[in-house]
Amino acid sequence: MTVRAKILKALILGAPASGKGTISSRIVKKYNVEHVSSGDKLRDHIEKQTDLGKEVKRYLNEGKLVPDDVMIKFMITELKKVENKPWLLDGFPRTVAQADALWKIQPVDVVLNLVVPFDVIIDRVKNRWVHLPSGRVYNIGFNTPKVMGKDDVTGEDLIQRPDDKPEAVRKRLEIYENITRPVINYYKERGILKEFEGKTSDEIWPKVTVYLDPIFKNTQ
Ligand code: G5P
Ligand code: MG
Repeated sequence: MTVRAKILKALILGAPASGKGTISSRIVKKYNVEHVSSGDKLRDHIEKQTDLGKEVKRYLNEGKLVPDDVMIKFMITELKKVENKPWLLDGFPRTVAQADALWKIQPVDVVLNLVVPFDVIIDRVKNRWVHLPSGRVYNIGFNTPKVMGKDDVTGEDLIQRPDDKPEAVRKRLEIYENITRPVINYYKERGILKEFEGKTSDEIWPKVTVYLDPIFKNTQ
């Protein structure tokens, strides 16, 4: 494939807990791109109790989407900060309105979609632990922290996300089916979507590198 710009702009899509954060951190390490995760950024605002954090907290806790107008304004500002760098966007866009807004300011080159069965996902969230300041994520039995409840790098406390409670996970999966799935078609129609299927991130990762290696070679 040919890539429009020298500075690669990529997206990663997938259901809640499909492994977007996990695969993103491997992409960041291998290809040296900026990881822009809408969820991590919102959680950071909540943690710091900023005005935005106070405004969005209840949406995240209940597993509901933050309204489009708030989200679009926020992410456009965040993307401006990294406009001269290659980036990988994770968690945004999640509605067709968000996808349209993004396309107007920055058409993207590559869209990766992770396809993981829902029963696998429901199992995973029960065991997820996160380090909020860095967004590092662990899963007991998959990438277990060296010391239970502590971040490997800083030794700080890990937490379980409020939206990983069963009722919030159900809500997130329902929203994904009804509202976010059309975003996949949005990029399919533009011919830039690539799907990666698997039950584990280790199964998906080699397929991602086979796809991305030549793309990154062409942009460097
Ligand atoms: P987020 O933060 O974008 P989600 O729900 O899309 O949240 P999430 O939960 O962050 O996605 P992920 O990044 O896809 O999941 O997955 P992950 O964290 O890498 O992996 C999940 C778990 O499985 C981890 O514990 C990981 O270690 C483990 N794992 C990975 N691979 C494997 C494996 O192979 N095996 C096993 N056993 N484990 C594995 O959005 C959160 C909220 O923010 C708001 C919304 O309220 C949203 O609900 N928000 C937005 N609202 C509106 N518009 C937007 N654009 C928004 N963006 C965020
Ligand atoms: Mg994530």
